[in-house]
Amino acid sequence: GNGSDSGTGVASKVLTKTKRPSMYRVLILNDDYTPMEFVVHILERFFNKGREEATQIMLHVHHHGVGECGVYTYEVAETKVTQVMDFARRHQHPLQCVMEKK
Ligand code: NFA
Repeated sequence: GNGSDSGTGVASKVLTKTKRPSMYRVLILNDDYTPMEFVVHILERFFNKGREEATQIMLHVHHHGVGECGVYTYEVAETKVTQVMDFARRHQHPLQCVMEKK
């Protein structure tokens, strides 16, 4: 960033530190009750996945217990988790969605 003259008539440059934001994985967890098609719908609707990738991620979670839906900055990841948890609860499915720092 640059500082500029604020009254002295002598301009100066200020070196400002830029920081890349920390990134967070959004994960979904397997359970025995949430329908497979519902999980695919979640991945399409909230994580902008196509049907093919959504199905692959859902099957990965089904077989391994957990899987990554996407990687986002803190606020975006938090919003995704809330949207998924609210949507699952409204449909009375026990699906769990969490975030973790990368
Ligand atoms: N295990 C669930 C079933 O057999 C499907 C599922 C996949 C649930 C991924 C949650 C996450 N209906």
